[in-house]
Amino acid sequence: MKLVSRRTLLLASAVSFALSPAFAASVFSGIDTNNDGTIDLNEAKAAASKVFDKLDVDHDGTLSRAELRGRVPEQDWKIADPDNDKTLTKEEYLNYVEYAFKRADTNGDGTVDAAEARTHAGRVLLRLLRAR
Ligand SMILES: [Ca+2]
Ligand SMILES: [Ca+2]
Ligand SMILES: [Ca+2]
Repeated sequence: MKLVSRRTLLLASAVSFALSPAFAASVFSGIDTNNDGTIDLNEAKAAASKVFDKLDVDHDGTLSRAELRGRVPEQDWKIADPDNDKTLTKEEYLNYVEYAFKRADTNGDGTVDAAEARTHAGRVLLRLLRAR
């Protein structure tokens, strides 16, 4: 086998791994609760709700910038925090998760798959859904 075709094969297998169920399972671990290899809006909001409760260490029902630890990109704060009080209620957090979800679902099919999760918007979304 020629070197070129071997490299092509290696590349092809790396790409197919990135789109494989195993990869999706590792990326969406604990989020994709029905194990179909994608996250839908309900799964995203359920995961985000748990993250919110975990991050709200003083249990006052809001998350400060400090508690959010960079999960909300600076340029998204005016979207995430419409009342501009520099903290997010759970409702604001979940509304922002919905916004981030729709931004990440680039083909508009109502789910975020492994390929969409690898985009910049996908990574922003996943950060909102993970406690760590
Ligand atoms: Ca799912
Ligand atoms: Ca607010
Ligand atoms: Ca999609």
